[in-house]
Amino acid sequence: WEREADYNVFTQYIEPELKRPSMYKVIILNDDYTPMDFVVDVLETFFAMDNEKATRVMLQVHTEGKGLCGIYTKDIAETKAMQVNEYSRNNEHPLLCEVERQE
Ligand code: TYC
Repeated sequence: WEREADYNVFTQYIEPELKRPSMYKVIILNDDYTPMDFVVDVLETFFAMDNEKATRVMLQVHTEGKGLCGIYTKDIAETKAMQVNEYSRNNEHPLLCEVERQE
């Protein structure tokens, strides 16, 4: 792997597999009914935020309409959004997360 020709072979055949995966944002949406405490609980439980950060994000979503929970690979983002939506539905709150591809 010293000659330039060898390196060209390397980049041609190996590098495409080394590309970083596309990343996906999990976005949490505001609504008029979900209690603030429940939203804070969700952010702590599913997105590993401490209480201070979860409260800050929750209030930002409450005033601005939506907010960022975290950025993950596709599978993890979709799983987290699904878990939050299911947890909210099971607790009879309309809280929703959605997944958005990061550009
Ligand atoms: N707007 C809700 C209320 O006034 C609180 C809330 C915050 C709901 C963030 C959803 O993602 C949300 N109780």
